[in-house]
Amino acid sequence: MSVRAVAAVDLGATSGRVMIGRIGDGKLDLELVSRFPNGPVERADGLHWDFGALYEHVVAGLTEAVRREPRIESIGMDSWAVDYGVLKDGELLAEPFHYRDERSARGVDEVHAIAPFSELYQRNGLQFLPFNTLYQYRVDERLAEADTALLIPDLIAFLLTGVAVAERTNASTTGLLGVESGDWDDELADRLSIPSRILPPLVDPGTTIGRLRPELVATIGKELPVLAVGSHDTASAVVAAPLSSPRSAYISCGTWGLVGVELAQPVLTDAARTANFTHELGVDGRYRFLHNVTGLWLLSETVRAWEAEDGARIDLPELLAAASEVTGEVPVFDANDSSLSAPGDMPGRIAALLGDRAPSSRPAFARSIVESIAAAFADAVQTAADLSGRELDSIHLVGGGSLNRLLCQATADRTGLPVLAGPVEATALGNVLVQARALGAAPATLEELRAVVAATHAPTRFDPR
Ligand code: LFR
Repeated sequence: MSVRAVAAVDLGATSGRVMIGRIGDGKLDLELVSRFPNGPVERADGLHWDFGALYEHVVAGLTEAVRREPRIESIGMDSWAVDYGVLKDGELLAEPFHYRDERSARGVDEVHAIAPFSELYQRNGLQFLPFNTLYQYRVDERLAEADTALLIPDLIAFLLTGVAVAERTNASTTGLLGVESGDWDDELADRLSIPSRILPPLVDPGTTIGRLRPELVATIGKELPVLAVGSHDTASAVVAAPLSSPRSAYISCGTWGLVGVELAQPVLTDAARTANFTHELGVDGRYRFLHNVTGLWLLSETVRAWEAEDGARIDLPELLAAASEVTGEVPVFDANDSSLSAPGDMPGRIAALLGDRAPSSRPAFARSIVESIAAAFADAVQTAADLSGRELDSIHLVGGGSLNRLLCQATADRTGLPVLAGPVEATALGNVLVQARALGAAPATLEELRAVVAATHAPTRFDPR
């Protein structure tokens, strides 16, 4: 079997990257082509994404990828969920808002006055997150003039190809997709005065969205198709989480920690709703039954504040090494406390939660953050087991957090389960695998795709102590 290559664009909330994925001859690997920072930017009307810069990075990264690897056969895109751009006649009307912008709070009140959360849960199966797209749409005045709204990966695919679609896994995070039908819930949209004309045709991962526009063929250097992948980053990450059995839970840990299990059928019970467990649609019609835990956001925002205070960069591995030397108990706070979701003075807000228990040294403070994230992971793992009726025997922790040994060990200790850490780039690997499968270069089932990951990316094991 010869080696086949694809380009994967993976945009996270704190950084984006373009990768070359190669598969064949028993190998699956990634080559990092470019990596660029991302994050909320404050504008006069609230928090946004610097979408113009992101798009430029994407095109530059793809250009460099094709230069390095002329065998690239396709492009796939994934990003964080829920956020979108609105378009009219193919033109973006405004810079996309960031999901941490506070404007959606009003949307929550308005939506729930029309369709209470209990009803929404039966319809869309989503946990309550104040930024779910339907709340954002409800208060978005630009929708009145728009003819379509596209989630971030779909928006980039549109700019690359001229074809507007909604990839289904990410569309499920809007709150406007029927949890069982997997189709747009036009009736709900209508009740919420969200014009259904803005909801594009749905496509599944593996579909060809379109081909690069001629101008971009000239820039990027090759005439390539853009394929839909699990364009919600978490959907791609779970494709490449080498779950060996239904008794494995996963934690996809980056800015967020997404903690749960994969299901074939939804669990739309009162208990699941009360525990705020979501059903996001996965690749191949699976459900990601999970809960959002505030993940490394707590650490990255804390470091950002300290760096601003010092006027100097902080070396994260060094800080974590010092944190692991801390002996004795550190206090734990509720990582999911809503006061921690907006950008800003994170150390101050965490200290406010801890009161006089707040550690005074930075290593102890960082340790407290890591332990608090692990404690929230342990809670969510237990709840996932209880609600799904599964006895869990292992946790696959994938994504950036898998490099954080302190976090992996704390998660093993607090759950009493072995943590199998890695791959760190699960999201990009899932993106690559779904493209490769569509090209006939990877096996057909999710289980077989995960076996490829397991065979090529040995995890690091952390046993509970
Ligand atoms: C992770 C993620 C989560 C989603 C959050 C906001 O990057 O996609 O799954 O809840 O970001 O979009």
